[in-house]
Amino acid sequence: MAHHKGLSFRFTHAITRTPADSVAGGIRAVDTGDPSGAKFREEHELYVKALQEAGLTVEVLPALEAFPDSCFVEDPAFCLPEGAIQLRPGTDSREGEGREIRPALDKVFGKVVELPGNGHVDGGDVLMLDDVILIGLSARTDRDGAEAFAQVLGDWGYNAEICETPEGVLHFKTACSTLGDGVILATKVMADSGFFGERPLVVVPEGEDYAANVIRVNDVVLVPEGYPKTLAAIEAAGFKTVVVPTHEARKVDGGLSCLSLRFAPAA
Ligand code: CIR
Repeated sequence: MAHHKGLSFRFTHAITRTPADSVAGGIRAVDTGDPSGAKFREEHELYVKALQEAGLTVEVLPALEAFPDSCFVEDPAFCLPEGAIQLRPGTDSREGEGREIRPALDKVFGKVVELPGNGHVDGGDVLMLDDVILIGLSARTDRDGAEAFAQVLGDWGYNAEICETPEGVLHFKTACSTLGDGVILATKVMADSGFFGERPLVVVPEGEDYAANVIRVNDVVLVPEGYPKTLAAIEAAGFKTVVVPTHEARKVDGGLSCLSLRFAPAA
């Protein structure tokens, strides 16, 4: 596809969803204690504020108690300037979240399509760069889903590539992010994977793998609180940072990217 300068980080809008109390029962690989809905909502407010300060108009959807992980709105949808794709998350308790996010997508986009077929894709497995969209196969994103999604992206004029998320990593983007301007932040394992070709990489320092999930939003990179070495590495690479607490999200394997859909609808 053509190089869309800024596609991956120039945004005007975001959609988020308030964490429900039921997030205490959210899915996690390793139990480090339940998140508190109340504390999570406090951190979520700071997150929304950081997006607003980065220049976004943020829609905050109401909490959905029936879906414990529904504040992680990145997983049930994918947004591009010309439209949105309603995805089908690949775990039973989350599959219905696509239906729940749909009205918010229809409000913003003239074109919204549902992922064709019966496969599954979690938005957390999709890394949008300016010249290619990488789709990571994972325990959540299966080949049928990834191929159907790549087909839709192809029909819309985007170049998509399917990759294997390394073993033990929940989502592709759990272990890497775009810092914008062609630069990738990645864990050592992800950096060694070869997915990123000749692109410049900032490798997450040892012991801070969680901090591989950051978001570049316009002129700043939002970085989770508590990862000083990664923060310093991102700043040393020339990016301006804003630190945001994600302690409650982390207890259920959530990070900064998972908490919003970010986009710039075509006029
Ligand atoms: C889950 O396991 O689905 C949630 N507890 C966390 C989802 C994180 N989302 C993401 O990485 N995009």
